[in-house]
Amino acid sequence: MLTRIDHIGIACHDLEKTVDFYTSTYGFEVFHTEVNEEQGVREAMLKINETSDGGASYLQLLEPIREDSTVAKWLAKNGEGVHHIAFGTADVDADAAAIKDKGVRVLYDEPRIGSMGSRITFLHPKDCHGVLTELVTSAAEPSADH
Ligand code: CMX
Ligand code: CO
Repeated sequence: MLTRIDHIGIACHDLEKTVDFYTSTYGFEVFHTEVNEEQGVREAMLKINETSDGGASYLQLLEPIREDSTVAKWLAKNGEGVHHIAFGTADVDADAAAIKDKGVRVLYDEPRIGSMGSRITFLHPKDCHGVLTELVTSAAEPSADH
């Protein structure tokens, strides 16, 4: 069951400048940063609020680290902006399988590793009314790295 908005993924050209905008304009704080080589991004997670399912909602700011990454390709075509939304679930495997049964393309056969050790998969935007949609199961207890 999908129980929260886990994050909104925002693609940017310059992670430091974009983090600076979100921290200085809104007062949000960087909760975590990491490089995800497989996804071809470096990212900052800004925690917005905790959620009733025991998780939290974040902004995920994404800068590509390779020209051939999906985010670099998207930025070249669209410029900066909202790249995807992510719903949180306690069981990404079960939810992905159930959604696949409804005829939506699930991009990975098995969930991969996302932010803070989470397990993630994606639904094809063309099957989701134009929205690239991620499903996330958090690692047991994500903790701030500062
Ligand atoms: N949102 C909405 N539509 C999108 C999209 C997005 N983020 N990315 C691509 N599309 C659309 C394109 O506009 C295009 O539509 P048209 O044919 O009408 O022009 C179509 O989908 C195909 O796009 P493409 O540019 O040819 O891109 P690809 O098919 O090569 O890749 C996708 C699209 C979704 C398969 C790829 O982006 C993907 O695998 N995404 C999942 C992984 C990912 O995004 N990782 C980065 C984030 C990591 C994280 O969140 O942790
Ligand atoms: Co994401």
